[in-house]
Amino acid sequence: MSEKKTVHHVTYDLLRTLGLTTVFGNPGSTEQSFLRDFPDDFTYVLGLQEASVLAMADGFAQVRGKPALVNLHTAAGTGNAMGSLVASYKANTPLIVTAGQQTREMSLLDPYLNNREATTLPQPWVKWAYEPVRAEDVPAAFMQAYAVAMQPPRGPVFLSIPLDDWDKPALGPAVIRDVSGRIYPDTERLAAFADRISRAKRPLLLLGPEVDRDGGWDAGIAFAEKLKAPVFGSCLPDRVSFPETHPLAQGPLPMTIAGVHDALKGYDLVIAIGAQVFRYYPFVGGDYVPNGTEVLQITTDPHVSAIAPVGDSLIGSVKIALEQLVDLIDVPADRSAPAQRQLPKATTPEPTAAPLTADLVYRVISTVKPENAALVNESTSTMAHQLEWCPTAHSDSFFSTPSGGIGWGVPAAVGIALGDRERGVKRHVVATIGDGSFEYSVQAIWTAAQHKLPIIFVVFRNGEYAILKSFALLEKTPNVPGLDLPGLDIEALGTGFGLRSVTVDGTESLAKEFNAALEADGPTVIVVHTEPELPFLG
Ligand SMILES: Cc1ncc(C[n+]2csc(CCOP(=O)(O)OP(=O)(O)O)c2C)c(N)n1
Ligand SMILES: [Mg+2]
Repeated sequence: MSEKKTVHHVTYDLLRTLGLTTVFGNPGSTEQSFLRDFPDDFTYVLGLQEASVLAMADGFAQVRGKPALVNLHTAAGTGNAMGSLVASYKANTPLIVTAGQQTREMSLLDPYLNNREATTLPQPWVKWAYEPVRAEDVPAAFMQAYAVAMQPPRGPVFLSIPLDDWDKPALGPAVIRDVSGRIYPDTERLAAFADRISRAKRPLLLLGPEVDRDGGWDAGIAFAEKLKAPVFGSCLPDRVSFPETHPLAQGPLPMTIAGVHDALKGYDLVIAIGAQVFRYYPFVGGDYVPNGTEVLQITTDPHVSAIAPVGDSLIGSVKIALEQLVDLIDVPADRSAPAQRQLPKATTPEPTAAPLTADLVYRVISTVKPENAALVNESTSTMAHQLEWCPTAHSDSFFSTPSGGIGWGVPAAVGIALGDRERGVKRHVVATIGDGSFEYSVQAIWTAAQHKLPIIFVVFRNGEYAILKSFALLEKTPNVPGLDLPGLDIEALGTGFGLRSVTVDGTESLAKEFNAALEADGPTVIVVHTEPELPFLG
């Protein structure tokens, strides 16, 4: 009689079948029983700190559109990953986050490395947190975790697995299941929405981050072109869902209640698809929408639907909704498209010495950045210039922190490049990062170097947390400490983690070094001294 297979064996078979053969992790003694005899067809991506591990997995999952597997070190490792986990939850990124746990035999004694509140720790930033009651349940718990992560709205889930579970005999082969990744919108309600859209005199379309995530980029363009309405994005977008170079594109909506109200004046209907109604940041109060403006919202996420202060909403796949709406709506033949927003043309600026304005940095980048490159932006005070010079023109090619937590962009860029490599997409990832933001998960650049990833980190060395100085003005809070960043040698950090690293002295060397980075066999850090800016926030 053959020996019974172990939980370890059966779980690895299951992971293989589910395509979860890349493990993002940082190991400890509580994880080694899972990682032992690591199969040749699996890849372990080592991150040097768990905030990086998790955000790398997030970027990887986002470009692949499938869950990624994370393995953290018990309580301390999970704790380190929490900021990144908030971002994954907000971005509806399907992640199966696992952590090792002390052996069951000693659980009651709360030994060293025990996580006595294992399923509480990641809450509420996971859809499900579980520690199997029996070792035999581990494979089925993974299967359930996969199902929960993939069902809309997608998101991270958490499994805590005692280290002694892996060697236990399994019940038998794992049961493989498949679940829905999309929910069809209610047909009658969608028809009623279409009717209201057809009756609108001056509609405005808001396409939020969910659209790109749901694969609805093309459907959004088709719908917008039929509607002939101006198309806005959500402010502070974590994904861009409509080509910012399109004649109908108007850029993002403002960040405040008062600002959005004013932007909506003159429109009788706002059609918000895959977007919060609305995404706000600084508080500048007022009415949400002008008198006479109605709001229709379509979202995959019941929470996003529930929190809208105005308007009617419909839950379901935004991609399917957009595809259906194109055929359901009537648009008056004489409706004229809105005036096109003028974006500047990429032209080489006059040679200028550093410190450069952020505007000049993006202007140079716009002349050298490959058309198909992905952009990850975490340069908080310079976003307006990025939008002007480096607008997003393709699906799956703009990424930013969905939670507002910095320290996401650097590791996410690494995960995006790994995901591109895995799915056979050849492109560069350009990461424009503030000198403050660069420090939070800086060790992710080591992983980029180890994997020779095609990433160009352009670090804006303005010597401060510039955006917080803008905030201090808006909120009238003078003399806030801790907003300056002297004494950081970012080039040396890059070199120290094993990357090509340069500091440029002006526009010409920026272009030259960027081109050299495009030819390099691995990532490059380009440090550019910039003048601090105080962007308008109100
Ligand atoms: C995890 C985390 N900690 C702190 C903050 C608060 N915060 C927001 S922006 C910012 C400064 C960013 O500075 P930098 O990256 O240099 O960009 P700049 O504003 O100078 O363009 C800080 C500290 C945050 N968003 N996330
Ligand atoms: Mg800065």
